[in-house]
Parts: sequence; structure tokens; C-alpha cells
Amino acid sequence: MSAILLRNLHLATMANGQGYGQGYGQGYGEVRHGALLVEDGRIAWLGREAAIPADIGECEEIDGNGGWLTPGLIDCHTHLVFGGNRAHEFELRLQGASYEEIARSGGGIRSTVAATRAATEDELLALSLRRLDDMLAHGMTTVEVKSGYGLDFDNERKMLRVARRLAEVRNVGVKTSYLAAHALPYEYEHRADDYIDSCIAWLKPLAAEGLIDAVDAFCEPIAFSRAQVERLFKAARLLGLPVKLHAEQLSDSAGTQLAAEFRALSADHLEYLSEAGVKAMAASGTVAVLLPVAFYCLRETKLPPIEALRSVGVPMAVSSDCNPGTAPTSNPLLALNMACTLFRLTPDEALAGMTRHAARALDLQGETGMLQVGMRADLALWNIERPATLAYWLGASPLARRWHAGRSQ
Ligand code: DI6
Ligand code: FE
Repeated sequence: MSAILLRNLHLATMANGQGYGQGYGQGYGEVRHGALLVEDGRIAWLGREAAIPADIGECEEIDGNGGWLTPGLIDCHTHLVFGGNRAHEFELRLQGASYEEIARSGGGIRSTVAATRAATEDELLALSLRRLDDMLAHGMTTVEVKSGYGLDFDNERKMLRVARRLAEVRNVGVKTSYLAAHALPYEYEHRADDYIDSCIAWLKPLAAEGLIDAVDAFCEPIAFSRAQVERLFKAARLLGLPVKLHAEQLSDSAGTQLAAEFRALSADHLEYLSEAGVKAMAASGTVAVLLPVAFYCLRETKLPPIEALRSVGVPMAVSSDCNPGTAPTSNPLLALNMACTLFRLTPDEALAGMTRHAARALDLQGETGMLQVGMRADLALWNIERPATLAYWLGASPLARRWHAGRSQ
């Protein structure tokens, strides 16, 4: 049995109902001058250092140097696997072109599709690892990875295989989402319904291969309609796969209500979410995934209805959206800052959004996202004086060390 005792640190457990009410996030669930015991990859005990049980036996001791231990960060919405980059479109946007104009003229998602199709699986893995390693250096222990730049069977499969391989070559948890319904590929021009038929046909063999943890889609006039998404969701349900949705990012298409009907794990973006959409989410227990980096990069001005979501108790997750178009970053802490600065979340609320609530958006509640006895020992140790620093300080990572399932490396 391998045991590790972390001591001389403060704990931000992020556990429900244990906070001191510093902010809307119910506080950090703090244990000052705490300690935490890991046994066989799980949290075996935690509490005040003065109360460490006498009978814990032999273990490796780690001195936290007075820093803070939080649950490992969970980035629950990323497009981490892709080929090429879109720096040129960044230049075009600065000359006045909009995201939609670029998308309609064959750029945008489609240009990343071309680069992703051209890359071999190994090349794609190498490109993705660079971004993943940056995330890990920022305290991340679980990442969701979407397909959606392949848009045909072989290339969607290639992306999902790369996502699975990430978890084999790095010490990290990976959840995959099948996002073939991200954009319409050239081969299906003016045949969106046929393309959805193909997405549905590919779903079964890819799920049978164990490559899909959830099914996602982009519901938007520049992408797919509610009726098309509904057909895909029905196919997902038949296979017993949970769904999530890119909804109300650029307009109110009432995709969220559809997602709620299917008891979606999450509805993501939500800038244009209506009151009816908020109610539907509250009723279905769907997590609201906020993506402030995309909001920032698109210079969006319409804010997601944070206060409405808060007041009805919809859990709000915060994620990087790491993608080459609207969120070119592999720094999840930047998303925490922007969630506070742009969306006015409190720092404890933002951190809950990248731990406890993010776990729920990935169907991992009870497994990770909190410091609690029995949970997987996914931990981040930070050289900070107070947890708000994670959202406050821009750019650099104050990470001292991280553990995934009790393993540090
Ligand atoms: N919404 C987004 O923000 C990303 N995908 C989506 O559906 C953007 C993806 C890209 O531009 O490559
Ligand atoms: Fe996205």
C-alpha cells in the first residue's frame, strides 16, 4: 500500500456546504493548517494538522510549505486536439472581418478541419501534447477533449483516438465528446440533413470502440438546427450516451431547452440564453459551462445571464474552451480570471466552476472535483497565500506540484 501524507498546508476542499460564505460560491471549504492523507490513489483522511490520526502507519511525507491544496483543476470543455493554427484569421479579424464572415467564406472551423485531416495520428498527438503539457503545468488533472475537426469517420476517429492516447502517455484523466456535428464539411455542402445522418451512422461504431463518453453538437444558424441536433441526441440516447451542447453562443436558438429535454450534462457558452432556457436548465439539473475566453476573443458584449443562473441554483462551470479559433489558450487559470473580471463571478465561485461543477459537467461528481474522503486523489498544490490568487494573478502559474489519482510526475 502506498500512502502519502501532505502537511503544512491549507486545504480548499471546495466541498458543498462547508464554506464560510465569502462569495456566491459558498466559500472554499477551507481547512487552515490542514493535512491530507492519500492511500492507493484515493483521499483516505483530511483535517487539521493537529488532528492527524496516530495510527496512519508508514507514509511518504510532503511538506506543503504553507501553500494551498485544491482539487486538481478540471477543464470540462476543450477542443485540445487539432492541426494547424489560425493566427492568420486573427489578423483578418483585426482588419474588421467577423467570426461568422470568416466561417462563411471557408475559413474558421473548416480551415482547422483541413489541417487536422492532413495530420497523421502521431503528428496530432505531438501537437496536442504541447497544449496538454501547458494545462498540466497549470494544475489541471482532468480534461474533456472534443472531436469535431475531422468531420468524416476516419478523421473523427483519429481525433478521438488521440484523445484517448493522451491519457496513456500523460498522468491525467480524459473524457471524450463526439462533436462531429460541429460544422458542415465541404463534401456535404447544402446537405446538412444528410450529414447528420452520417454523424448518426458513425456514432455506433465509434461508441463500440470505446471512444465516446458523451455526444456534443453546435446548435447555431451557422452550424446545426434544433431539429438536426434532436435527431443526433435521440441516437445518442439509444446508445445510452449522455449529451451536452454548444448553445446560445451567437444567438438564442433555444438549444438549451432541447438539451434540457435530453437531461444534458451541460449546456455551454450561453451568452444569449433566455429566461426560459435558464428555467429549463434548473429543472433538468444541467450544468451551465461558461467560456469567458471565447467571449473575450470574440469581443462579445452580450453577457450570459449569470445572476439568473445563480438565483435558481444552476451550477456554473468555467472552462478554457481551448481551440484555435475563439479561445487560443491552454491556460485554464486565464479562464478563471476572465470568469471573474468579465462575468463577475466571485473567485470562489469561479474555482468551484473549475472543480466541483466541472466534475458534474463530465459526469464525474463523487469521483473528483472536491477534497473529500473516498474521492480520487486529484490534487494541486499551489504557492499562494490565498485561493483567490488563482483567479487574480494573470499569466504565470503558481503551481508547486500536482497529483492525479495519487500519482505525481
Ligand atoms: N464554439 C466555439 O467557440 C468553438 N466551437 C464552437 O462550436 C470554436 C471552434 C473554432 O472556431 O475552431
Ligand atoms: Fe467549444
